[in-house]
Amino acid sequence: MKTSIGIIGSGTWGMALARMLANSGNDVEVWSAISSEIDEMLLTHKQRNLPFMNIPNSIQFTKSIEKVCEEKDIILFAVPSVFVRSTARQARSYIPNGQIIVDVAKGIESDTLLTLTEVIRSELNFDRNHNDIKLVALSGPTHAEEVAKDIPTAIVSACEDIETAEIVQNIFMNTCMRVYTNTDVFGVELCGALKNIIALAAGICVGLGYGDNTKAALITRGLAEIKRLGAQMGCLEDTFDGLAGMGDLIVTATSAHSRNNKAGFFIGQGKTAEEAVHEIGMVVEGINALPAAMHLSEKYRVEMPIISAVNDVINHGENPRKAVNNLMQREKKTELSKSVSDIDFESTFLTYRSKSMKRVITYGTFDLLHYGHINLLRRAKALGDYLVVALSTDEFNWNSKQKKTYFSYEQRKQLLESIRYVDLVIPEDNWSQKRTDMKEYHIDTFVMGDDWREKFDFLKEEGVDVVYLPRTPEISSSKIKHDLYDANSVAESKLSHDDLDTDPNKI
Ligand code: C2G
Repeated sequence: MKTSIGIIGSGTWGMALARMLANSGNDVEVWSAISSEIDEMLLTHKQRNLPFMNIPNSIQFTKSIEKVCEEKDIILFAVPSVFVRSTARQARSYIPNGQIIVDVAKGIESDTLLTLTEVIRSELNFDRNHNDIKLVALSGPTHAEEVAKDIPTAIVSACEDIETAEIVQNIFMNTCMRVYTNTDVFGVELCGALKNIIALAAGICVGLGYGDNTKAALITRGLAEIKRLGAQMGCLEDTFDGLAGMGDLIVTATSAHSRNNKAGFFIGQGKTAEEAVHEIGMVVEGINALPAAMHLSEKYRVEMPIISAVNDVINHGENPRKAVNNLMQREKKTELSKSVSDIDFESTFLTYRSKSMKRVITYGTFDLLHYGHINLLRRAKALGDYLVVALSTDEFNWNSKQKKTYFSYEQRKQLLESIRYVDLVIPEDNWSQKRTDMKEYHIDTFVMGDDWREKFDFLKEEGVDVVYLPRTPEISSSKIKHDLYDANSVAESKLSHDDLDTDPNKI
């Protein structure tokens, strides 16, 4: 079935995909913001950075962004990350509601922390006429230079709506390109953005004259950092072990094609970031991704030592060799992210976890953790595959609930994280965060004990199921405190009475 595809951006990746899609029999039209690029390709049938690749005659070119968006089955955004917002704004009035848009640029916007599909959505929806745009992130270990030579490649088509991900899978799949689907768009885009920074680190090490051991250590521990952040942000673990995570990290950190790797090499050799970018003459997305990565690391309180070290070298003039030494001298760590007892549970859970996971959230103080809480958490988890617990912070408890907890937030968090039903604990620091949490953590079901019945029905407007589960009647944190207090008072009065009976001096 012939598909009409509009490609916005005529860089190496845009043109390598244009060629592949045209050769698969699709109608392909390409637009560039730089009209001289269009003129050059019309004349030479070459993309300047892919001199060995012939541009198929069937590919149409246009200098009108309106025309490239007109009556297309798919619109492909293939512009550098820093131009995605302005390009989406420029294209907005020509893109119909309900359009499938595929983004292949990788990065996170430094000031908003939005991924690029979120940037496109926010720009298109600005006029409130684009609330049904279907956004797909297409990402993986895919050097344009190799795709341009039909070298066998694999990639991920990620969309919250699995049917849309499959439509894109069918269009981009061919004998040289194998496409997998994923619903964890945010996780795929987070990988795509942050792996470029690890590739910079790998290039710096090569520039310093270090070897494959160092590179392998960086790739392994770099993925662990990205995975830690992703888990805290509610992403799927499969995503990080998959093509968009591990796959793309390997290809970007080890390949001579990688601009991030090359830029890192020049920096390891003593050039500044500016000099390195100038030397390469093309966008180095890893450098653009640093501010957002540091912001996310701080916002989600996730330690990311390699990314921080790259940031010190590139943005704070740290000596690369010293930065590597500091990383090597850090305090000793274990590789295990969970206690051994959880490993069995994790592997069992991951084996049976369905791909389109249902994500559940619940909120509470969970002080003096008791079986009533466990009953709630167990039943909440049974409603899905992934349970997020929003735990009331000490300040929120005191200022908004007038509750003084026995255990601190960190202690209550540690207890919850040791429960096998709980996958992620996030802070609840205000009453009104629930709506945004539903979006940010891609929640399908909101759960609370039925003492809250009807109080959170408004969350149905966010497209989530709202479920109130019967409380476990006879137990509560306050009851525990009262009973202990009463028991203590009885013991004290008994003790003083016993004293009177047995101590002759007291008679
Ligand atoms: N719960 C239960 N049975 C009990 C005690 C508690 O099912 N015997 C449930 C509560 O209904 C709640 C969860 O366990 O869903 C946590 O209870 P609390 O720690 O008391 O939470 P609460 O103070 O109700 O805070 O924004 C919502 C608030 O944070 C809820």
